[in-house]
Amino acid sequence: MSNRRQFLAGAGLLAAAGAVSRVAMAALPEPVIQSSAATAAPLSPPNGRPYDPVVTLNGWTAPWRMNAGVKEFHLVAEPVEREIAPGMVARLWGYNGQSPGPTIEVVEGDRVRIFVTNRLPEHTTIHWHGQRLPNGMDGVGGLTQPQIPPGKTFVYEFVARRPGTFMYHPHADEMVQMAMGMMGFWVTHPRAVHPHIARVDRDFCILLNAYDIEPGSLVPKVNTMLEFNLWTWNSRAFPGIDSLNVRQGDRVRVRIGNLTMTNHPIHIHGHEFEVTGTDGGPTQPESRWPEVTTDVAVGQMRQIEFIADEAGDWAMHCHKSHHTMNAMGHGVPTMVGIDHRGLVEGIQKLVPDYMLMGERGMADMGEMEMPLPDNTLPMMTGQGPFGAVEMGGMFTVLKVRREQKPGDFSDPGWFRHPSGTVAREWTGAPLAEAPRGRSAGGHAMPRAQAAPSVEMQVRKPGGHAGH
Ligand SMILES: [Cu+2]
Repeated sequence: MSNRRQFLAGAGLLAAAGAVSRVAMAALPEPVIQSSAATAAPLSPPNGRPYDPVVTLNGWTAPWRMNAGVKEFHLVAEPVEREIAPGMVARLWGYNGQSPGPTIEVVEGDRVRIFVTNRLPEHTTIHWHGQRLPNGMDGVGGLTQPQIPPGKTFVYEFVARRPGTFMYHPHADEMVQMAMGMMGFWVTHPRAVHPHIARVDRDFCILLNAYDIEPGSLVPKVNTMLEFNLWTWNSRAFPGIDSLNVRQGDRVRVRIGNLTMTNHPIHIHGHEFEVTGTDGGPTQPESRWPEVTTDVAVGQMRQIEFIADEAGDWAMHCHKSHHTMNAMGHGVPTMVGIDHRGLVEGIQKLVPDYMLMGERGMADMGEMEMPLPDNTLPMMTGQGPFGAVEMGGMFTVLKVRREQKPGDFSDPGWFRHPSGTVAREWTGAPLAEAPRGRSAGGHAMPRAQAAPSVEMQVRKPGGHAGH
């Protein structure tokens, strides 16, 4: 449920009345709280300079109040509940009811005033990652400002000087506060036609984040440094990440920011894209090259753009395969290729719930109805039109459709493949035994003479010697 609609309706009424009282403008803008994890429709700017709004997957854009030419936002740092995917809710810290916080969209040259109220049990700040601003607005607790104590409201004010993709996050007890989900996206749109910034038909925002939440629990472990077990986009894990729904032929931009503690090679199927912007702004067109995977390092932003000209349901995911999995047991030994016949029954006499994992690979996990603790997600899951998708974490689908209407971001359902265009079983003559090479491998620096054979004596535990 959102009270954004009421806010906008209220703003409309006030605008219609022609004036907002001086008293009201002297007061803090009412914070707008969002509790849903649904993808909000793009927020067309009701005032100020026009721009083409972005869509934050499973997120939303913060409305603002225009006060004497200044765009005023109100962020509330507070504990929130976030549905990571259907079946799992996490108790995080975030802004205005959600993690990540709302996306902030402004226009190059806008004067922006952001009120930040701290409803956390400890102090905080907000750092406006990547922005040009007066040093005292940079949000580094202790260095450029006093920390914002619990219960207090601070004001940040600066001009959004350059267009691009930015992020915001605390620079106060950073490891804990970011592990708890405190972060958000910021987009500064160009004020006029910009030689290096194309107009696009769809503009998506994805903030990469990660959590370490024990299966069955609600709160992230805040001392985890690298071994996170939930890899998320906008604090959502597959199958909870909405698809990117576009019209065939659209020019599509995806803005990606990384506030996890490792890099993510982001890969899109079926299309080549170019990196048209980085942390530092739009890239020079002569510097761009086509690729299908781009690595987004820690603390970086990347804008990728492509023409979505191939109809279909195209996978889009992080290419680290353990980042397309949900929480799993890391202590599981590799069992691929081991013959366990007879073993399981024996173990089950001692441990009735014993289950063998991974004898033929782990694909079985995608379909298995395994008993899980409450409030966790299967390691590999998702049901596609052809069966189990066996994914988790940082995975979603780019849905390119000829019949998708301009400006329609709704899910068109599964792709209907033209007949004869789906990989299928071969039903002709079976394969004859293929000849196999028997030669040994090559050697860049061979020994001058053959190594002498060595006789080894192995002592087994228990003292019985053998050869
Ligand atoms: Cu990754």
